[in-house]
Amino acid sequence: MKLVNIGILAHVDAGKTTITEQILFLTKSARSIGSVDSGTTRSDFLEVEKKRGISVYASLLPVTYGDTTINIVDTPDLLTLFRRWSAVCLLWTRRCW
Ligand SMILES: Nc1nc2c(ncn2[C@@H]2O[C@H](COP(=O)(O)OP(=O)(O)OP(=O)(O)O)[C@@H](O)[C@H]2O)c(=O)[nH]1
Ligand SMILES: [Mg+2]
Repeated sequence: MKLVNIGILAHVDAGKTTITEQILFLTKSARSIGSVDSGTTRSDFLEVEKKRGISVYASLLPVTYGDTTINIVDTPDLLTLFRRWSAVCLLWTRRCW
């Protein structure tokens, strides 16, 4: 069995969560396509995410396609991701770029 890790990264509201739902459906890992606008996606399951229609945290969604397991990581917008990475980096190393 093969393992592939895919991170979906783009700016805010680019459609990352929407395309993640399409991948889940097309690989038959989900029976229906969730919608950001109706708060029914697998990625945005927190109340704040459903209410605001934005991803706050990264979500890991494993799908199986043939003999390949694909780990999809649906990320929040790049600025949030960068801010969070900078905070973690600062805490761990006490310095960052
Ligand atoms: N017209 C159109 N709207 C889209 C498309 N993809 C996503 N949207 C809409 O764009 C908005 C944002 O979509 P998301 O999938 O939440 O985008 P995102 O990149 O995950 O957003 P964040 O996680 O908040 O950064 C929603 O209202 C979607 O319905 C598309 O291909 N066409
Ligand atoms: Mg999103």
